[in-house]
Amino acid sequence: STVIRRADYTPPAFLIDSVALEFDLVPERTFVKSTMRVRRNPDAAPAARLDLMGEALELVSVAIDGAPHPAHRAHEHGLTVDNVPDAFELSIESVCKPAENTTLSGLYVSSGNFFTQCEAEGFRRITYFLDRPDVMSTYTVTIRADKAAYPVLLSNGNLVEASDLPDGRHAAKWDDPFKKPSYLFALVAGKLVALEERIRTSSGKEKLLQVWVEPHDLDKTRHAMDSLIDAIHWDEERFGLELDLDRFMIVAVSDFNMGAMENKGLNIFNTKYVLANPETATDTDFANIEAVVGHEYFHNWTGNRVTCRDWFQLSLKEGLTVFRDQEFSADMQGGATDGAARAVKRIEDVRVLRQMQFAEDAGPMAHPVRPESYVEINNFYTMTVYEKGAEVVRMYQTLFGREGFRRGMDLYFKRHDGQAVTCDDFRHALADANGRDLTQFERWYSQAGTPRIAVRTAYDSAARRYAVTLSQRYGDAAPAARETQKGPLLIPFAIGLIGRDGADLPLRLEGEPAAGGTTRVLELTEAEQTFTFVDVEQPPLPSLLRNFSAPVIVEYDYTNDELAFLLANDSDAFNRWEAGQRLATRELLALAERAAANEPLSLDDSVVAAFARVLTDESLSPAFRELALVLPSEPYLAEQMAEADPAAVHMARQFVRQRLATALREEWLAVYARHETPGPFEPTPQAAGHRGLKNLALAYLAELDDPSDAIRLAVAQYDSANNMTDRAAALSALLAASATRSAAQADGALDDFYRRFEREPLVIDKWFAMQATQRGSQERPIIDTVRRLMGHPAFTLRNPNRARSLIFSFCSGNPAQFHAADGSGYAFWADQVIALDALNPQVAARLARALELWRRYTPALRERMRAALERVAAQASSRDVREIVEKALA
Ligand code: HT7
Ligand code: ZN
Repeated sequence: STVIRRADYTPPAFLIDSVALEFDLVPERTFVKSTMRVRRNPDAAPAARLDLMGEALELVSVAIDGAPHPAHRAHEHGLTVDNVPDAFELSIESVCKPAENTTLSGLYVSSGNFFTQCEAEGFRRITYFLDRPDVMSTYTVTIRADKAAYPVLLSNGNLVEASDLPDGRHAAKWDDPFKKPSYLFALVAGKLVALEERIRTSSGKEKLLQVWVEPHDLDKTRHAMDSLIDAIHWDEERFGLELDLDRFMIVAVSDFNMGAMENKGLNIFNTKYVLANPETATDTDFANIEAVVGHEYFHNWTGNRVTCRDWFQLSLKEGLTVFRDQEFSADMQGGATDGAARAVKRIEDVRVLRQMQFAEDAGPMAHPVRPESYVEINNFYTMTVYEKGAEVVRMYQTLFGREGFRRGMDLYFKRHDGQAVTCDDFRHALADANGRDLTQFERWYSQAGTPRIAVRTAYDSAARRYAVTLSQRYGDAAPAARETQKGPLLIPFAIGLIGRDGADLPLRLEGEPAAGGTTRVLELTEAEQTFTFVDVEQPPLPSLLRNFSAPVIVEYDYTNDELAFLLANDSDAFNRWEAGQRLATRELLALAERAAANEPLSLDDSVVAAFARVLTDESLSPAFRELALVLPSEPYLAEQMAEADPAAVHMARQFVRQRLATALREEWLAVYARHETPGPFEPTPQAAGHRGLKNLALAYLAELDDPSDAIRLAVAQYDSANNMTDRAAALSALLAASATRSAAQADGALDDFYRRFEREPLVIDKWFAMQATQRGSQERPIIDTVRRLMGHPAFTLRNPNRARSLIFSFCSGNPAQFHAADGSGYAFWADQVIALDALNPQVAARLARALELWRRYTPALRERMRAALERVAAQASSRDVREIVEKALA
């Protein structure tokens, strides 16, 4: 397979200044005519011919300056045009086949409507083109289609003409005034309706906002619209960035490979990130919609106005835009200033990073934030590019403060508006705006793997000095990461010192004239460095890496008592949570080792007491308490073991859940009662916090040997729920309790749930997912349930959301069952990867990644995983899946 390397980048030999596209939409055969103004690129080496990319197209004709041009050749990857002048008009007619396009890349049909998805390389499946992000053009698009079947015709920019045609057809012409790369092109046609709003932006201009959906979904669009309006105002206030088009559209589609797509002025969304009302969507769904609507909107500046030179620079737009959406959500949670509320979002984000990105960094797909090579670019829309990339952007803000970061952003737009640029360009803007040399910081973009920072401390009571020594290294990185590691990083390391009474001590570093502040960002630049605090009255307890100031692992041997003290006292809410997680992780890993050795399990009372304090501390926000009381996940724990043993981890975690449920039964019941939210549903973060904590209490109560309280509460909650959060939590609790008892209630509730929501595909996805992730036992393996559900009339592999709800939920969300000792989970995985590969390689490759950490498991599991991987390697045909399994087996 062909490897594409960053080092091989060369500018395009030709530029395309403008494109006029004409579409005659027919599901089986859509005719496309493209007329382009092409010229040689003065900044590139001269080329003998023009090479355009094209895939799955039928070529009809090629003309230059209006005359047929026979000197051309269509081939598997595109079209070569010989004998071209320096500047010319190139017209190409071709045909694509949307109805048979199951890849969901290019132009395709979903529920009888037409949609496009062009990022990263889908435009070449629509017409022959220089389909690369550094070729930016203005587009006019004429769409012709049957008016009754496709009454709505949309594309990027502004509608400039609409007319009726003979034979029941009609046409619409769209004009996008902004230059854009082909990956931001979009077209939508079909039977859709819109929720509309008109708003004024900061300069006083009126804008039309639309959320387009199928008619029966119109009652689920309000939250997406409100999120869009909030995002528009937030970007004006925080970054001074205004919406630049007169019209901004969001369209929802149920068949979609990812979350959403930021096409200029015409964002296309997975229905999962648009549709919500209290009956169908959980609080998490509401929050995700706000985040994704924000994310795609923010791309309008970070991605669209300034785009990527090449796909190695993907994090330029994705890391930055994830950072922006994280900040937006944090501000929406708790306002710009409520530190504890903002910490809730920070904790959620760090949890994802540590569980998913750290794991990616430890395996065969490890790559730097700016990768050096790829086989299939779709495989590099990764946790590293997105989430670690966001952490890298966040570090600029941690180093320079919000104002310094804003100065850098302003300079970035001043320099690069309308350009396709690199991660280096972004770093230089941040450096120059703040008068800093950020040469060393470049390593965050070029080195893979998760740095470890070992911390040593020494208190000198006579001199009242406290020395903190930080040393950085990479751990036992995977070979893919090790190759990239060249030297120490610049690491912003936020620290506080806590006194005996639990209060922060004022901080003064050696050489500073006076003490100032209680959190200090140390800049670690060497392999090892000592920072000495002076005037330290008493031996302090260090609060390390506050607010998770860098994407690293901190090694420091706190005692259990110290962790309990931090959990109770740290002024940094993130580190309070972190202390609880460290305490739990340490206990759980010790228990997992015992479970693996078939030794009896026991949990120290002091650990129960530490959790009891959080559970009963009504001065803490419910959302924070919920997060603090959720134990580290099974995959995260397995990843910490020398050899991952999912069964042992599951036993240990279940043991602790049951211990906490039993020892604190009265407290859980009291919390359940106290945080019930009677009355009408409110979608606020506060109300969501109460629901979250109450439902966590219910989940713990379902763990009791005698779960009758949980069953009673869950049945009542299920029947009286006025929102999906409560109804789904009640059903989950019944499923959990059914592992011991209430199979009848659980089955009844499952049937009721299905019938109630039969017409709501996103809710049926939840129905599949809940069953795929439920706890099983030897007598009741969940793979049997999953196999049975594969035959359910509502199941289909063709819809990615549905495939994810059943197959991915089982393979990634139910580790104890998926990693069954008999290898049945792996055989199922292999069957599904192969079946999906024939339909949709992007989705198949995502599933393929479920086994990439196979070398980290116990020997028996490892061998079974290898066999499954080899079977997929032998049978998969797409470049997407081959890259994943070949890297895993290498
Ligand atoms: N920029 C988008 C990434 C994307 C994508 C979206 C849908 C389908 C296929 C896709 N390939 C890449 C989404 C985003 O990050 O905003
Ligand atoms: Zn994005």
